[in-house]
Amino acid sequence: EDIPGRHSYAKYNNWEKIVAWTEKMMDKYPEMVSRIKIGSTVEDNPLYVLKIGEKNERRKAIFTDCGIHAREWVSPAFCQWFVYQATKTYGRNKIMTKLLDRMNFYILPVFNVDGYIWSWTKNRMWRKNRSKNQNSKCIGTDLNRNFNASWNYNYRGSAPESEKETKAVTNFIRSHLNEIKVYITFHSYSQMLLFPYGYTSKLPPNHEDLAKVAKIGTDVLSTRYETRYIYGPIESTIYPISGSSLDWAYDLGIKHTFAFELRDKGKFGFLLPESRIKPTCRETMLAVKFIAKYILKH
Ligand code: ING
Ligand code: ZN
Repeated sequence: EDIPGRHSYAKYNNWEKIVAWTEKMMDKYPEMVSRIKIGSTVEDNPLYVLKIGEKNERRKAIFTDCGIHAREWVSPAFCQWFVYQATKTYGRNKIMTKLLDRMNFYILPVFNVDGYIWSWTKNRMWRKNRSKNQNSKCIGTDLNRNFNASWNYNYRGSAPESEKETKAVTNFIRSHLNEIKVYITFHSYSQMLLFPYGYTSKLPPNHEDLAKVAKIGTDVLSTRYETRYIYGPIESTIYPISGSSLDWAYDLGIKHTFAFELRDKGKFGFLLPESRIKPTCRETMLAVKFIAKYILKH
């Protein structure tokens, strides 16, 4: 599996390899995996969502995005891992089989494609997308400040959903709103499991339920390698922010929305060594499967 120059789940893969990988997954699992082009980026790269599950059926679904911030490389690695594990263990693992028999997953492996490419080729620490700002030499909008959720923050863009990437994702989610019951977005780093709100200290109506899912989710995550996560509302757990995808999805009506801040807690930060990719993915998978199972039951 780990051949130099090839796609590998134990390595960080560049955009080109990720695109080739999406094709490989469709070829290998034509019954289970399909690819939807939901839009394109400022630099005209395609935005691909992989749909995992029953192709022609509308049923409960979970929407997941990775790589909204360019430098958080372990996040796209997790989305790839998720697709790999879902396809590989369907029919073998009891829980995965049950999940995929009853729900679909929409996986956006790289949200901020242009930024991701920039982080690979020009500036490893790049975070934003690559759009031009009027009357400014600064490049880029922070896509996680560009959503219509009390929109008003640094690097937010010229208007809510001003960015092509944001627009593609919001259009897709809005048009699948009757299916999508859970929204999960993956960042790094800090080891946190966050839920709404970021733009206010008010707690959402189902706070108790979100906190319960997050508590059990982080407990389950820690069973594998004893990795410690904290959980709570964005505003009090990490910092107040507005315009995030998480708050937007929640206010749109998706009552279970979560953001993972994956490993680590700062030792390597965004430069998490490749040796940590698989452990990070394995433990995170436990939490995601728990959340999915919980949603099926409730
Ligand atoms: N952290 C996130 C950020 O956008 C976050 C934290 C996640 C806020 C989800 C709101 C919603 O600032 C990183 N590391 O990007
Ligand atoms: Zn981030």
